[in-house]
Amino acid sequence: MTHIRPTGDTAIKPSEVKPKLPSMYKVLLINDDYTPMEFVVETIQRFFNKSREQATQIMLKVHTEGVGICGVYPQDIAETKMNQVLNHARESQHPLQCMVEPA
Ligand code: TYC
Repeated sequence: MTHIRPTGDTAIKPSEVKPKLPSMYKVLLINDDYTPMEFVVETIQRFFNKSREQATQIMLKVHTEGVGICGVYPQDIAETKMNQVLNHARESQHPLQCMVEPA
């Protein structure tokens, strides 16, 4: 709905003015019994820009707890990273699974 001000310009509701922050999504890795630890560490380093130490911590968390967060991004970036991980794993014939969920 719009309102006409005395000056003749068109009013804009606060909800139309306030810039929306993009909703954020977690990229999760899922544990399995077959993907080598070294492959998981290299994958996290490559696609999530982590140091070897950070990547190793994330991999060990996934290995011991079943799931872990590689990063939090706007939806399109999160989905791109998930697909990069899945394609890389598939090309290397590892069953590594990756998913995205709202943060
Ligand atoms: N559990 C695997 C192993 O023992 C390592 C692994 C870690 C696999 C994280 C997947 O997302 C994963 N080789």
